[in-house]
Amino acid sequence: MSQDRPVILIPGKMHPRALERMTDLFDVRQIDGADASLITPDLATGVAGIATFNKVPASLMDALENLEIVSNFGVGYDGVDAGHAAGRGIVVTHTPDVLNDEVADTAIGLLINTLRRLPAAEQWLRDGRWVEDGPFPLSPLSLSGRKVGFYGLGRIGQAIARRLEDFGLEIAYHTRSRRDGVAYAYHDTLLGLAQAVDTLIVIVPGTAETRHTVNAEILQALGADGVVINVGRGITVDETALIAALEQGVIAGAGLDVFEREPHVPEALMALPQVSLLPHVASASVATRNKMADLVVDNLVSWFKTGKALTPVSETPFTRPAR
Ligand code: A2R
Repeated sequence: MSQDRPVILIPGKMHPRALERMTDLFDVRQIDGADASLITPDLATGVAGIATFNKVPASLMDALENLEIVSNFGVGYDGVDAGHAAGRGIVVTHTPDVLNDEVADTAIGLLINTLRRLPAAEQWLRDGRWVEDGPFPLSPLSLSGRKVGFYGLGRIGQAIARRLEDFGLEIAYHTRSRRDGVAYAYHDTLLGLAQAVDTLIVIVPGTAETRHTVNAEILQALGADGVVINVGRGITVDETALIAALEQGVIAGAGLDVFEREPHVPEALMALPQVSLLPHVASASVATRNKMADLVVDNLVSWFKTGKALTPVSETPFTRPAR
């Protein structure tokens, strides 16, 4: 192991720009996946940092006795055991803010695609059906006049809400604590929010607390014109309950960028015309992913140079002990 350059472990894939920058700056070691059984004795003592696409279990951290920092690619870090890292004094970083606009823009696109069935309309044209069969069927739903409820109103939720203000829509939200300086109607329960709106935008983190909270009861409360848009994490929505609600007309539609078992999407969802599906692409432009890649590397650089991470997660607000 190099004496002067910190050893950074990459378990699995990494963004090419992040990999190139890290290779210039650090002693980079790659293994096939986030699997503690792949840790050799020299890695076990030598690794000081990990760069990851959101997968670092406690077992991998515990196989690395001198691990100081886990730099996660993405704002969501549900695949990194941050609670365990906190207990061991390991800092976890993520990539907030640099993706807000991209995810918000995609959420608006997904919302309109869902309501107006634009992907199916384009397919109709490409299949020659405009010529053969005439106009595409009118969309049963429209954005106009909708009451939009945000489940989560953090950095990304607020960026989506700001965009929707210009559409002239009523906006409300549910979070655990009311936000200062926000004029939207606040609901202290998700059920209360669902009863008050017909469009639910899900943009909370995937945690034990949010898991399956968008369930049959919430969908029922949204009502027959109800539409669910999920750009947060798949596990927040009970996919089985969602499919049943869509099949039975309990709600009218759904737009999903995230799923419970990615990359696997239930056939039953794919069979439904009132659903718009994306393969987790909300932040996936070259420009935005480059900014996220830079923040992954800049967190590592800052940690080893100044002793402070740029964007640590709330569970691990640590500075680097003097050595
Ligand atoms: O609950 P609060 O007051 O901490 O508000 C946060 C809300 N939130 C929740 N709301 C209700 N029940 C919960 N159990 C719960 N847990 C969190 O979600 C806050 O309004 C929002 C999260 O905002 P940020 O931390 O600023 O995250 P950001 O950057 O908007 O990204 C959200 C998620 C990521 O975690 C990824 O999973 C995905 O979007 O890309």
